[in-house]
Amino acid sequence: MSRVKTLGQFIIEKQADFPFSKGELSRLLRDIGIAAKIVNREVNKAGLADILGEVGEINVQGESVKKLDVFANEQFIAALSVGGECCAIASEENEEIILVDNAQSKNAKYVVAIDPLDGSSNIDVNVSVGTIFSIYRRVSLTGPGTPEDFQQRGTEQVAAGYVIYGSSTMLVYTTGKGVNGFTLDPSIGEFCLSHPKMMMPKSGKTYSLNEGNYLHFPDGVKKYLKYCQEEDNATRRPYSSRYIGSAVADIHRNLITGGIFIYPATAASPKGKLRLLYECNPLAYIVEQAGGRATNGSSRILEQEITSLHQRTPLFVGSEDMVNKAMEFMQKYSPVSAQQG
Ligand code: P6P
Repeated sequence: MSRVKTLGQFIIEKQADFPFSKGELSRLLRDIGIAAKIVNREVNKAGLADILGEVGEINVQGESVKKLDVFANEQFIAALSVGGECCAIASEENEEIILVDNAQSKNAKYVVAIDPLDGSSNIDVNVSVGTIFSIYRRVSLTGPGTPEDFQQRGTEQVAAGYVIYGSSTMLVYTTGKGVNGFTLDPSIGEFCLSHPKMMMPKSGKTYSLNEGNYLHFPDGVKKYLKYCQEEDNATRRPYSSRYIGSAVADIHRNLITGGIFIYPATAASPKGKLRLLYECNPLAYIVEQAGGRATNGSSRILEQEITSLHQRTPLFVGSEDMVNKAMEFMQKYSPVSAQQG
């Protein structure tokens, strides 16, 4: 009996967690896994772009070469559209929602919000990038999905996950009953369970933020940053600074080793840079399911109101004790009244 458990086998095995499910969510997760494998193939050979042809050119296979984030977006939209389980998609790459109104999808139960290739600017320097996805049950009754289906708080997600295209390619997801990680085995083309029941360490020694924005950080962030750099053996400080510039990679590392990732309000992004719907909510759901914490500097990410598809939010996410400490500094030096300006 093979010890390997594939994503497909795991999804079917866990279907029992949803006694009333008729397998729609299982099929939706399967569709996402398929698109991730196709995107992975292109990401892994991205460095060969000059051999395979630059964006906009026709490559040796006679195909037009696309920017990878455009390619990834098309792959996930195609997989979700033909799978029949999703009636609308909100994508970082598309201003408006994409209605999936073909015969088998327009009455589907679920909608998906997705960042098809986060951190894609890192591709050219061979740094890990990621896909982030969030699944909601539709609130509209029938027919193609509606914008209201995407105005649900993060607490309403039925599933969320990310794919990290790194030294290996992993798919990490939750359906609200813990977090499990699957590593792609290229030799069999399957995601295999490699990190069952992932739990984020309660504390850690890594802080992750772009210190280039220091001058315009809220005072609470400046004070917390100095706290991280002080020498104190009892609390294992100074911590180490690690910043990859790809949120999925930074947060995945912290999920395994412990740590905190912060993208606060900055001069360039006064409401934070990361998007609530298809970046912060799914990442926050996963981190909370793994025992961590995620806030906007004062309140829980998952309880933020969604007022527009692409709205941004400050993000403090990671090990519970570290986020709690950062919140103490924010409460003391950048209280909500000051943050609201
Ligand atoms: P900065 C990538 O572009 C991204 O959206 C996140 O993945 C990443 O954490 C952040 O932006 C990096 O932004 O301003 O530090 O380069």
